[in-house]
Amino acid sequence: MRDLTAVKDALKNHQIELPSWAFGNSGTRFKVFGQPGVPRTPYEKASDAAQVHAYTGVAPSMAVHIPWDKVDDYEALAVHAKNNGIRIGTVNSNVFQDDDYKLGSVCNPDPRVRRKALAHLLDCVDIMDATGSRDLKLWFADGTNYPGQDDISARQDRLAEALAAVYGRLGPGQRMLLEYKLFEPSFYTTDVPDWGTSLLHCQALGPRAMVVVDTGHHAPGVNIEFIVALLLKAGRLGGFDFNSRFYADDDLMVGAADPFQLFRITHEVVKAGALAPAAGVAYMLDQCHNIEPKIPAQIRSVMNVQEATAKALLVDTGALGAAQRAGDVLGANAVLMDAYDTDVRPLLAGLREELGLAPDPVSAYLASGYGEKIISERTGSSPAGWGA
Ligand code: RM4
Ligand code: MN
Repeated sequence: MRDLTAVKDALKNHQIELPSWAFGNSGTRFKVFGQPGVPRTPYEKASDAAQVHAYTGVAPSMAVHIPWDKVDDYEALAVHAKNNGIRIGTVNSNVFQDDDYKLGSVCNPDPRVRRKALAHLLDCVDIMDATGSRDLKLWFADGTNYPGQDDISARQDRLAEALAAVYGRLGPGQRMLLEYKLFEPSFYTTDVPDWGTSLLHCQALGPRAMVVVDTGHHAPGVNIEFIVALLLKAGRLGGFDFNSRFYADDDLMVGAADPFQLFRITHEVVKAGALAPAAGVAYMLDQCHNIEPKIPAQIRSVMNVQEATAKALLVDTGALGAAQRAGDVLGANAVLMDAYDTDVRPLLAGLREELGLAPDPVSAYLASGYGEKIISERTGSSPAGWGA
């Protein structure tokens, strides 16, 4: 068992970033079920994100998605976030919702569309300058639906050219995180379908280009912790987009579908000494709450990540190493399972009390009246959503 004070210190320093889009309306291609009290502006999203931090103490930043979170004055948005006790985190680019991007963005066969997509990515770096954000997260919907539709290899060259232009524009201390996704919306080829493709591009670019692992972006049964271990070894794990999936990119609450997988992933991070913010692995949520209330769902998600991390910190690494070296298969597995089977909820409740927080963040939030307040206040203009 690890030293409990060290475990608590690690948990106090741990930081989880919230996605602005989790607070807006979202849905499937069948229906968006609007909820009352949903933010109408990025400012209101930041206010809601600040609530999650206020009750958990470990979620001090909110990622933005451009143009969903387009504002006239990004410095003012950063100041608003700061006044609410959080900061603006990763800037996510969006080159997938414009008619021009039907055949792709930076990989599009038409150079005019490629220039337009690149201009957007460069605008996102300007926004990072204004908000003081460290990371630009790139996810491309680019790909093809039919064999022969476009040249697979030429599309990779177009991608590399755009990535190099963005990389060259990054300021000191800024990073570029390249996300991969197996399929959807493209079904035959996707231009960045897997961690290998992302890593090859990052390695060609330089040390500030890193891979981001969205836990929902793999084929069923893929061993995600193996990918995480290899990326950590290569020094290229820029961060996570955490969420849960049962079938495809479901974007459900992290830890809901497979808490054991989340534990196995965090175990690799802890083992590599990469948990502290200084290690540069961004712990981000990328979720949508279509049918459940959004702020409590984000609180629950943060707690799920914390629980998995606490269990990973409790792994008796000395005993585990000894069992592994002795070839004690059952013993090694038992050490890991002991940590996973520990009920860490009392530890985390105690930790929150040390931080001056309520031991149960969800019930404290529900009792606060904030939910009722935003329902009565936020009337009269359109709620934020995917198209906004
Ligand atoms: C993508 C990917 C990106 C996210 C968008 C909304 O599938 O996960 O990270 O920004 O969805
Ligand atoms: Mn993602």
